[in-house]
Amino acid sequence: MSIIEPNSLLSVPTGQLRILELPHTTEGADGESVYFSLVIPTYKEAANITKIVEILCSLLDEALNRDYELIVVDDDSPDGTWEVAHSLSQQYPQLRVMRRQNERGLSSAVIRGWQVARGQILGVIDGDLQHPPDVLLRLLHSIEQGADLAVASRHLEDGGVSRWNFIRRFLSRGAQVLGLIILPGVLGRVSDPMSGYFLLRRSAIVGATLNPVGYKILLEVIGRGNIGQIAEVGYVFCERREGESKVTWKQYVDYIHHLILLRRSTGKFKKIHFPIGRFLRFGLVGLSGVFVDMAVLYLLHDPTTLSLPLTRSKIISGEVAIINNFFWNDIWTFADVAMQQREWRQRLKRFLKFNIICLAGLVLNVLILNLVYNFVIHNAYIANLIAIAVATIWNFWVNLKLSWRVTQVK
Ligand SMILES: Nc1nc2c(ncn2[C@@H]2O[C@H](COP(=O)(O)OP(=O)(O)OP(=O)(O)O)[C@@H](O)[C@H]2O)c(=O)[nH]1
Ligand SMILES: [Mg+2]
Repeated sequence: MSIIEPNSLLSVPTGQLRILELPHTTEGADGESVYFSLVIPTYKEAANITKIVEILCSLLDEALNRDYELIVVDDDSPDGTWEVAHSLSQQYPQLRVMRRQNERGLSSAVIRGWQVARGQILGVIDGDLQHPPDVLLRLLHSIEQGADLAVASRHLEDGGVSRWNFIRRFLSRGAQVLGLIILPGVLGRVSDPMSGYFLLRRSAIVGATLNPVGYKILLEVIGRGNIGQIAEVGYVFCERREGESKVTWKQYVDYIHHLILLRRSTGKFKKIHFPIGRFLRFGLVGLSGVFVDMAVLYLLHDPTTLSLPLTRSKIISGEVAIINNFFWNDIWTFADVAMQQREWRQRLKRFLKFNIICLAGLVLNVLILNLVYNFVIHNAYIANLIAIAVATIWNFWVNLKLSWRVTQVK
């Protein structure tokens, strides 16, 4: 399938996007197998490729004593990225280059790269230097410690995005929430399911036929692979210095299509880990919020007390209840998570997220109440109960995944 001489271009595999077992060879004897194969998908990255190859080779030469390979998979970029990469392969014998002319797309590029890979550990990193290369060693370490999948995450304490504007952050988070609703068993497993920087054991993906739709290959791996333990390492997504982004609106449409396809073929069967104990605590805290809300409303609105207008009183009592709920959830329901992030800045961030999610929950509550009342059961109290139940699950699940960020990660 692949061509072994380091200086020639790799031939492009055809057919299904399936990763196979490595043929049984005495490791290292014929120079074929390597410990680690890292794929760099590229499209119009001529300005970045030399630098990233140089950095990665110097890092991995030292860490792995050349027991690795870099596989650049370029989709025949008009700026000649593949040519630039190919011209480097004399200098860097660990580098292999594939030029694809009949297929396009980020996900399929990564899979085609893994198909020719000779390592037991597979990985992917962007070719535009937005993924800090030194994080690779921590990801490798996690795999060595027993993880099947190690994901570089922007949403852990030491992670982040450098200069994203509000719209990009909002779209990214919105996409994550949508995914949590459509495919909770897949997206709920990691804090950054949109990450394009991760490593996995070949054995975790062998035999699975992957789908090339979309930009988010990690979803495919978690959805269709046989992934047990997952590890995450925080990183800051750097700004692009050279070249241009390939992200367009089409990627958002493809993403939704991808979620639906995955849901149809795998989502139903993936077990969702639903933390009952936490949910009960969350429910009790919510109940305490009802009493707080009522008491404050009485103090503010009742003619025998302050007799303020109803709407103003309700806004204040609602917010006091949210503060009450946040407080108890932080020190009780999610105490284990909160203990690890105790700075005031971190608490404030959680509180703001909790507020926004609860507000969205309120909108959902009103929407469901109207839908059920008008189209299902013409009884306002039963409809309200159903709406409250749905909004409570929403509040719990989204807060669990975004505010206190409980994933299955060890
Ligand atoms: N082979 C191949 N690589 C691609 C394709 N689209 C993007 N890439 C590469 O995939 C990586 C990620 O693409 P970017 O456009 O940087 O996407 P991003 O990093 O999520 O977004 P930005 O922050 O806007 O750069 C880069 O190395 C791209 O060159 C494609 O269709 N084929
Ligand atoms: Mg990029």
